[in-house]
Amino acid sequence: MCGIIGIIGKDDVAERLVEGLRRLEYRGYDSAGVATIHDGAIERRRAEGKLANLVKELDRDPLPGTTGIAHTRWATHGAPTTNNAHPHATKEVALVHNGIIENFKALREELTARGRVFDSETDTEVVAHLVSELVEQGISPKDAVAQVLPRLHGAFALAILFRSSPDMLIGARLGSPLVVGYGDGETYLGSDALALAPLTQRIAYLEEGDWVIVTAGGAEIFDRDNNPVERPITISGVTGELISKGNHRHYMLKEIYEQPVVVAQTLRSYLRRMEDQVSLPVPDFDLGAIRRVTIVACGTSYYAGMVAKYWFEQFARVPVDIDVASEFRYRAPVMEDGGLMIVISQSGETADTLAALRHARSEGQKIAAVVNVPTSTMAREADLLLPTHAGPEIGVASTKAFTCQLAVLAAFAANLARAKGRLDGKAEKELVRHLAEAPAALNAALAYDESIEAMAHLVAGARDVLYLGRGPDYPLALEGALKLKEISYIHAEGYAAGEMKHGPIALIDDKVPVIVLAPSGPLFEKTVSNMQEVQARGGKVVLISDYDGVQAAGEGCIATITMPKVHPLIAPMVYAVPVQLLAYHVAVAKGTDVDQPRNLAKSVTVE
Ligand code: HGA
Repeated sequence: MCGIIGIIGKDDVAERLVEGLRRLEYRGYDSAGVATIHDGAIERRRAEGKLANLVKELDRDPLPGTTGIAHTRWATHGAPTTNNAHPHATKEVALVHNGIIENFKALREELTARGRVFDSETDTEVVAHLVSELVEQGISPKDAVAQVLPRLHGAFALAILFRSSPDMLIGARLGSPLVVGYGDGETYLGSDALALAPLTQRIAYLEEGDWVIVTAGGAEIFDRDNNPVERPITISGVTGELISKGNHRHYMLKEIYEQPVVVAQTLRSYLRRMEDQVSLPVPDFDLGAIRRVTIVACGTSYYAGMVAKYWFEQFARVPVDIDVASEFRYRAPVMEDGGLMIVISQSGETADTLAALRHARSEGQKIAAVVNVPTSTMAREADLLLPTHAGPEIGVASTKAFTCQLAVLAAFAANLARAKGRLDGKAEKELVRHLAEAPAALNAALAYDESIEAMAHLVAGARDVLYLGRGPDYPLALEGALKLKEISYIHAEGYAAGEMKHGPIALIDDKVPVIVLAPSGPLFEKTVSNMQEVQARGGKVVLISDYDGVQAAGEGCIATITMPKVHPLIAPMVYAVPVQLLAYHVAVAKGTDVDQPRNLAKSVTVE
């Protein structure tokens, strides 16, 4: 979270900095700000809330200057106010920061004791003062930064501007991403290649602990021991075009509708349809040696991982552990030889998941990364890159990335099963055929959009909603509840249907809609029994099933949503559509900010 960009330009940079922030708004939208050097002084414009507010501020009071930095914030320390907005500045130094300075309290006390006065409540401001006080003593910006960086604990990507050196920026990275962009007589810093896409495609990725002096002519990079280092310049291939909503009212709806196409696109890299075989984009990875799988992810990606656990166990008969990344990293997980960690992250930058990846690597695990951004840190650090081809996902609530993750994980489970000798040619052929049916089934599920919209009012008025599912549809219940919470702000919980009677059933009354996910299949009757336990206590049920399921169990429900009849393997992909559409239409009915819900950010780059 938090997006940063810096430009050493030939002309005024404020407009281009704001353009870069537009591409970074997925990282946070609590506030935004820009600083440049103009007439020998640092000048700033900052505004609370969305980027549009900063644009208004700049229209009212333009900011000249050919060297500048900018930031879009997702607050960790200090409320999302203008005063806490970055850049943080003294007379000598201005800087933007992504990350958390964990020892900021001690540093702030130390600085305050020396008479420094703080303007904000952020952790970030200590860095501005630490650097500034050295510069004020006559120490060069380069030496000042080199002295300050080792004092910072936690995570940071920084871009720093110096009043005394208007043709230079200094960047640094530890734990949060930062790239250098090489232009034509201009040089850039950015949180990612996307931010710099319209400016340049020539990108160098800084490594952990690196810091960099950027001038118009290029960049001098140092490692954490201050040794000069070279980092390769790669061509990012990221398109500079801002993605439009097309004919859709929101990005989220557009992305829900893209699912048949992007799932098909993703599956193409993992299925050989002519041979009815599954395949991997990296064919020479030794899957046969894997004895145990550990899946680690956060949020929606974690639920994709939960579904995949059923597949890995069922097809490959490999034991699977799964954990949310923030928990996994700070317990003492047992990781044995022959273990594969699968990390799942849309952005490939999720800080908790990245920390888990690095921990697992240090414990000798192989790493596979299911990510949607092939240039991301996780993609670069994994042994096996398993890309989803969902295209840019702009809506903060993940939709198409989730179904593409499921497609990749199902195909990967089948690959592992084959490598383990657990999948004969006939079973593989069947699996491939079922997976190949997913895009058409997703399309058929979208046809129920209007009927879902028509019943959304049954949920929109509720204060609490429960979602129930069994087997691989249990994680779908969790995902349905998460989608509803995220964008409609209604409290929702997902439960394993059989677990209701062990406690949550006490919550049931006629004001709590219960959404039941029950595709026809081996678990249908058990789920329906649990649903009837709810109905027997006056619970109001919305049943999501196929035609047969609705015929068999729809009576007495306040609404039913009919899905196409699909093989249980692809049901989690297909049933994602109604839970996404339901959350979407409820949010629209409530008038919330669907694409940028309060308090959230798309890419979570702080732990
Ligand atoms: N800690 C800083 C930066 C926050 C951040 O990187 N969020 O993702 C702040 O609160 O401003």
